[in-house]
Amino acid sequence: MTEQAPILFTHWGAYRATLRDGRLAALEGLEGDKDPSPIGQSIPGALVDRLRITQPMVRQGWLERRDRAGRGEEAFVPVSWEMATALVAGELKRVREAHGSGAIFGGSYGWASAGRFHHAQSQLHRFLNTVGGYVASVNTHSYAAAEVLLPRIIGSQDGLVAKHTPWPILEKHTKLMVAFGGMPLKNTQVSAGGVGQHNIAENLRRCRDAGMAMVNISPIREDVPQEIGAEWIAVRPNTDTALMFGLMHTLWAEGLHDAAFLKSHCVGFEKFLPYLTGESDGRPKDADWAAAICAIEAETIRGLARRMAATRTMIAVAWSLQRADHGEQPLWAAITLAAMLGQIGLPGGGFGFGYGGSNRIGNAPHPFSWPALPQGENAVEDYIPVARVADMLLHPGEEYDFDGERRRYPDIRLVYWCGGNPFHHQQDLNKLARAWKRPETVIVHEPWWNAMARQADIVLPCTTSAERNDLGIATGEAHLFAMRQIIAPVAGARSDFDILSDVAGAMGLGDEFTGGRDEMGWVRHLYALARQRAASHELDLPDFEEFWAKGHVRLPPPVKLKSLFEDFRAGQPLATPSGKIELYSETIAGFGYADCPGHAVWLPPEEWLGAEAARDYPLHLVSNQPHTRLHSQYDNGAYAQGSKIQGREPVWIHPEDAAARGIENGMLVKLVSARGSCLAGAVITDAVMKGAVRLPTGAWYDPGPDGMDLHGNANVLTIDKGTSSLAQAPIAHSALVEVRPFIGEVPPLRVMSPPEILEPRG
Ligand SMILES: Nc1nc2c(c(=O)[nH]1)N[C@H]1C(S)=C(S)[C@@H](COP(=O)(O)OP(=O)(O)OC[C@H]3O[C@@H](n4cnc5c(=O)[nH]c(N)nc54)[C@H](O)[C@@H]3O)O[C@H]1N2
Ligand SMILES: Nc1nc2c(c(=O)[nH]1)N[C@H]1C(S)=C(S)[C@@H](COP(=O)(O)OP(=O)(O)OC[C@H]3O[C@@H](n4cnc5c(=O)[nH]c(N)nc54)[C@H](O)[C@@H]3O)O[C@H]1N2
Ligand SMILES: [Mo]
Repeated sequence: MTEQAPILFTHWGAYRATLRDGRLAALEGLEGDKDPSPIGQSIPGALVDRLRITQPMVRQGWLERRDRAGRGEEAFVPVSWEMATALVAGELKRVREAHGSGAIFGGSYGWASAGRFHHAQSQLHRFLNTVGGYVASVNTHSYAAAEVLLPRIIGSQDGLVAKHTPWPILEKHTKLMVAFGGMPLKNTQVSAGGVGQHNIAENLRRCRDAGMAMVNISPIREDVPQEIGAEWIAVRPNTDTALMFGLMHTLWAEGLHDAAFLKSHCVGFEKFLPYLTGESDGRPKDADWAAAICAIEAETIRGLARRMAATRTMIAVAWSLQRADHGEQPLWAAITLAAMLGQIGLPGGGFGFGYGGSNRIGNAPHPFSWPALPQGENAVEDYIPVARVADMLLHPGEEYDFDGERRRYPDIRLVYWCGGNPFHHQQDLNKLARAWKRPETVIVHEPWWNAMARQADIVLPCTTSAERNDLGIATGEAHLFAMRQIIAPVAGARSDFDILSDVAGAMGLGDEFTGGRDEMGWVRHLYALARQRAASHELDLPDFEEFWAKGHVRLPPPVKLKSLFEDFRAGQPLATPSGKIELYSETIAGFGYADCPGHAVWLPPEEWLGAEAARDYPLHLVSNQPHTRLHSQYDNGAYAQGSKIQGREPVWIHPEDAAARGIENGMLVKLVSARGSCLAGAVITDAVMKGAVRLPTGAWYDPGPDGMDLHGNANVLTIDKGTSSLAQAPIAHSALVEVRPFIGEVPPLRVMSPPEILEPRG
């Protein structure tokens, strides 16, 4: 028997690896995966490219005089692992003794790589907990507004990250899917923690074949795949809440709402109604009112409301809608709309957030959780909302509101980041770059010389999944992978675990950190826990040796499928104060926030096409997720690079907007906002609505001498502000820009070559 080729398991799928002379030569989608992601094509080349960091590096100015000002701009000095380990241990000890562990920021938000053991953030948190604790961050960039709002109004995060009405029920019962933000297949390439088999394209086809009609409410036509034949309603970005009010008003005015459901399963409709009718502020939120805000015909809105009331309707809302100023509102409005339709808890009706945001959503998971690396206890209680990192660094000691609390930013002296890239994910990168010069020391583990590594004082080169052993679990699919090491670590790279084990050792806490296990010890241990949990639900996983040799195993899917809130409809209360859906929340009203009152409202975003600022910046920037990579990951790979225009990120612009500006296809253009500017390559297409442009996130940040990003990183343009005092969530999708042809000598890209490296020391 010939041995099966090893499997590389990633956030965007599982691949069979072909090896040649000890190098990874090619990757092919795992057998059974009907829709493997092309992002895998980027891996073989990028694994060994010249951007890999070859040994520990220390920024020159920091090494010589503990300078902060040169951060992000200076050359690096290669040092030995012994010296790097001693420097990191020494800095942690110094800062802790001088300022306490509350001066160490270890939030370290980010996706890193798939794998239950080598999960970079868990490794760092376990390490920092072992050596005294750290200031954490709470919630995600993905759906922070929802994470705070939903528990208050529906008692949990059900319908956001789990318990969505599964696809087979949608296929059987849903007649109309109204998708705010669409259901773009580009995003379902991915699932946090990894994908075994991609199935969303197939699920959508099955729904279509079963007679489900789909409406794509989005600035971008491609947000539902063409073959599904969805009706496209181009909505002005960030105005969905107004549109939902127009739908609700029509239901109310025409008596199409479900008064019985509003009474039996909701509280507060009577407090919301005067706002909807205009009784409270003189402005009825009817279809005509909404039409003027959303730039959609009032008759289209009325027609859609009637269709929704006439049939089994699923209201799908993309996570993107809440990644915008006042992002709490489209969620609350969608729930209020679904409550008025009265189909919540019925098969195929109600609402769901994030179908199409990940391959996982709508795949019914087994009713148990899978094991993860234990992180221990954090002795520091302080934390920040995830997107407030620049504010924290710029304003130590200052007060801010968050979810009913008045909190104070800590005074951070040391930042430790492992497996995330704030120079990708944070809005307003010029502001972040200023904030980043504040701490005394920045330590980063990275495989590549991306923007993040360049912004560090001490850079420790780490391995990727191909270079180590791990356990992979596609949780929603109950698909387990033996992530066997495929190639030797590239150059001097080491795993996050090995790096942190040595630092913990240097601090006298090596055994506490490792728990007495090595890599394979942990992998076996986590697998044993997974096997136990499966067994307690009468599901058999093979013993470790068999699993490891086989490469992957998949448990049968759960038999019993449930619609979201089926039990609630049948009488089980929600974990809200009233036990019901809170269309009005006394708790939130009690916080007294003008930017998030007690029921859903339309609050214009800081920037949108109806804002004053649109006179100078007349185009709404949609910086959505890239189809060519995962965030910033593998932007250096062949697949992402193949999509660039003159080396820059492509920006979509409508033909009329392009013509009005003298922009031609393939031309270099300059995007400008009130925060910053960047270059990009123009793609003229009517797949984006007039008035909006689409520049996907993730081009590696490459600030030129005058601050203009040379590569097309959308986050130099976006706004760094919280959604509201309630959630303080990021607002990536609320930004206005102007776009012009770029005239003049084209500055060369720098970020795709390593920074200046000096002679080794130590
Ligand atoms: N404008 C705009 N901005 C956005 C968004 C948007 O829609 N628009 N979306 C937001 C969202 S939803 C998210 S989730 C964030 C994503 O933001 P991030 O998750 O921070 O982005 P990634 O590029 O995935 O960063 C992961 C980093 O980990 C590194 N890495 C990979 N494997 C390992 C490992 O094993 N160990 C270590 N130490 N490092 C590793 C990678 O090289 C990479 O630099 O971005 C947010 N930013
Ligand atoms: N290939 C790939 N897939 C990914 C990721 C990736 O980086 N690459 N990232 C993953 C992560 S971390 C997450 S959180 C999910 C994110 O999933 P989403 O939040 O759904 O992702 P986005 O691509 O930001 O947005 C989806 C669509 O919403 C539309 N949209 C933007 N603003 C508005 C608006 O105001 N109104 C309406 N109606 N539509 C709007 C955009 O046209 C966009 O294409 O994707 C995941 N999937
Ligand atoms: Mo995300």
